[in-house]
Formats: sequence, structure tokens, C-alpha cells
Amino acid sequence: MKTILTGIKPTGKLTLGNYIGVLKRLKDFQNQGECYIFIADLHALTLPIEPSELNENSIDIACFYLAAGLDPNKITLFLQSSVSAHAEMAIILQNYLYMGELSRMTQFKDKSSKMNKNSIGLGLFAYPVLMAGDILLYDADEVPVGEDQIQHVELTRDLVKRINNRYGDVFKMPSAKFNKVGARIMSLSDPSKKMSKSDPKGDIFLKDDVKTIRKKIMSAVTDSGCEIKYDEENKPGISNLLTIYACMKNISIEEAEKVFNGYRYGDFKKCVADAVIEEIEPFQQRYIEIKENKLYEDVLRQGALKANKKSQEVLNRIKEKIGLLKA
Ligand code: ATP
Ligand code: LTN
Repeated sequence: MKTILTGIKPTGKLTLGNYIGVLKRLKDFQNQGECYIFIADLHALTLPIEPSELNENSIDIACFYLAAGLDPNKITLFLQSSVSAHAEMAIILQNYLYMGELSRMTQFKDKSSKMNKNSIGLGLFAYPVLMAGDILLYDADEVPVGEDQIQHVELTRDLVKRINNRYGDVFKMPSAKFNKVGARIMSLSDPSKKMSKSDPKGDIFLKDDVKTIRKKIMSAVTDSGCEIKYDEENKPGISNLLTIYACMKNISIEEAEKVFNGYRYGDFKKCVADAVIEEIEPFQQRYIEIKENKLYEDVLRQGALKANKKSQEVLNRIKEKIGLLKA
């Protein structure tokens, strides 16, 4: 049976991009293999964050995972920080990843370019080291992520080759699993940019009320043409809305284009808003129920027990291979 692992970092309010890129797909993954799903709270510390915000976001992500249909009897859901093997693994792996390759990571370049050079944390630079450890600790075969995280999974693959070459078969080779459609949902106000929770202009938040969602979609930036056609280069706004619609309806882009043949932009946007609301409204109701009844608490506790057990096995394996003595 294959093992599937993914995480989301609790850095802000989740967006429709997070939903389409990862959350929505997890329900199917849980029937395809053993799933380890976590809240990457240690990763959230790589940029300054208020303690209360980190707390609140972490609870929200746990509730959103469950609202997306994850069944705690089928999967292991946990907080990264409640499994100390993640920190220990990162300390070991940091010696096998090089500063040159880490400095070429797009996420690091993007985030650090917006900061004062003297206050870029070591953790931000070493982000992919911690992430590689997350993946390797559970012998993951598949890692469902959005497009921006593929580079980190590729780096993990390079690391596996490096370590296995030197010490024999220690780690399983993981691969990134991303959507053909919807791996990169773009901002509604600037469709040349990714919809991202740390850059909230142009986002649809999963907690937005229905009226706000409709308003944001109706005022999404498009172009001066009149054809509803997928063309990322010349019609990025329309292409993004077509992608959102196709993902909501589980159809291909070609099918979505056919639906809207001859439509005016305004009518098209209304249909996109209807499709998003139809799916997100019941999802939001499940989220509220889970949060109010604190249904996540027991799930996280049980999840930590299971994740600790599995990750210790793998941690012991690498420790032994590299020559750390067991007392
Ligand atoms: P931040 O802005 O804080 O970097 P983010 O919005 O990019 O956050 P992450 O926590 O980095 O969100 O991402 C969680 C998961 O959602 C990742 O697998 C990521 O690839 C995916 N994801 C994020 N944004 C999008 C998007 N716009 N389209 C598709 N997938 C996305
Ligand atoms: N970097 C990811 C979160 C993350 C992750 C992981 C995803 C941390 N560790 C391991 C998949 C596998 C992000 O969402 N930005």
C-alpha cells in the first residue's frame, strides 16, 4: 500500500487556492493509501507570526482538513510540532543539503527579497530541510502539493539519491502529486500572481461569506475582449476563472469552455460565483460545526501518537545508518 503525505503551514487565512490545490483532493487520497496529513506549524515560524495567530490558524487548518472530508479513522492528522522527530530529522538532514541549492529555491528568493537582508532568519533559508524531513520520516511515496511546492519535493528527491548513494537504501523516493488543472490558482486582482494567503489582495478566503465571495468574483480582473477561451498569456483572468469553474465542477478546461461558448463576461462570472458558493457554503458549515464542537482535539491527540510511532522507526533507521550510537 502506498503512503501519501502532505502539510499546510498555518501562516494566514486559507484561500480558494489552498482548497483547489490541496484540500479538495485529499478526500480521494485517503482511499488510495495510508495518509499522513499535518499542520506545518514549525514551518509557520520561519516568518514572524503572533502566537495567538499561529494558535488560531493551526486550529482552523485542522478543522478545514476535517471539513474537506478527511476521515480520522482512515488517516493520521497531526501537528508537526507534536512529533519531535521532525526537528531531530532536520538537524541530521541539514548536513546533506547545500547552501547553494537552498539559495536557489524560488520560495526563499521570493520571501527573502521582500525582507531586510539583516533579518532573514536561518529557518527561512533551511525551510526545505525541515520539509524534506517531513516527507522522509513517513516513507512517503506521494506528496500532494500545489505547483509552488514541487521544487521542494524535487530537492527532497535529490537528497534521497545523495543519502542512499552514500549509505545504502535508507529513504524511500517520494514524488510530488499535483493537479493537471488547478495547481496554481491566480489572484483575482492580478492574474499574473499566485493567489496566496500572505498576499491577500485578490484572494478568496475560505472563511469569506457568500456575499463577499460573489462580489470578489464579479469584480475579478479580466481583459478587454469578449471571448471565453483558455489562453494563459493573453487572457490570464478569464483562464483563471475557467480553471476555478472546471475544478469546482470536476470537468476539464475544454468542457468548461464549451459551457460558456457565446456567454458575456458578466454572465460567465455569475456562473463561476454560483459554482464556488455551491461547494464552499456546505464546506463552511461543516467547518463551523467541527470548530464549535472541538472535534479536532481528540483527532490531533490520536494523530500525534500514531505519527510519533511511525516517525521514530524511520529516525532510528537513519541514525543507525549514519553511525549514531544507540545507548
Ligand atoms: P504563503 O503565502 O504563506 O506562502 P500559501 O497560500 O502559498 O502560503 P501554503 O501554506 O504555502 O499556502 O500552501 C499550502 C498548499 O496549498 C501547498 O501545497 C501549496 O502548493 C498549495 N497552494 C497554495 N497556493 C495555491 C494556489 N494559488 N493554487 C494552487 N495551490 C496552492
Ligand atoms: N511547504 C508546504 C507545507 C509543507 C509540506 C511539507 C507540504 C511542509 N512540509 C511536506 C508537503 C509535504 C507549504 O504548503 N508551503
